[in-house]
Amino acid sequence: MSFLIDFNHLLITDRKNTGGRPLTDIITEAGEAGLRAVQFREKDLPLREQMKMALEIQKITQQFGMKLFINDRVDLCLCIDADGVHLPSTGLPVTVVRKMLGPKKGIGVSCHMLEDVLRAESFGADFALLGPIYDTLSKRQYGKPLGIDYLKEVRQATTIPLFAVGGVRKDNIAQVMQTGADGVAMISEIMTAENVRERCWAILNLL
Ligand code: TZP
Repeated sequence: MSFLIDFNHLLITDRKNTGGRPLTDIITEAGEAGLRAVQFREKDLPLREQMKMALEIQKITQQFGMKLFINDRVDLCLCIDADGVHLPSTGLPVTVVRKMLGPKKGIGVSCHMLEDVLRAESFGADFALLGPIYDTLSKRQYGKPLGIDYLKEVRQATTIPLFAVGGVRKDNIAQVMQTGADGVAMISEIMTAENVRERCWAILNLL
């Protein structure tokens, strides 16, 4: 049986973008609002610290029945028994990770073009993130965003659960969902929100 994608919103963490609030507070508010999935992405921290922080976050995700994915670190995913891993485009190949994690863990892949999504699909990833779709500060060094028309093209050419990422906000969610994408992934729209609970409610209402 394949991994169940029971979420259409993925909250990606960035502890440096919370205005000084602990990540655990942000995720608690997101869980209270009904968000269903979190990707732990604090890749600049030493692994031991990532583990400590991921375990704290896991207490919250389990309390709210949210799925927890670990960015890149398959070892950390296994060691804390997270729900799955999210592989950056430079990460280990999906086929190798599947052997390590087995069929019950989820595998997401970051994709930047159609070919990446087709590869993720054919190698048995459970979902793909495509982006950046819109302009976003953290990805400006990589050049122009892909754009909404490209997202639509990729959606039409693939069947894997597809999430839009990069500059996605409550104001452009409707446009994203019209492409047939399965959902969205966000950092700053939620991490920086003054009232995280209300922001999440507003977003969930649009999905
Ligand atoms: N992958 C592609 S764009 C991006 C990632 C992790 C950053 C998304 O951040 P934001 O603040 O939601 O634009």
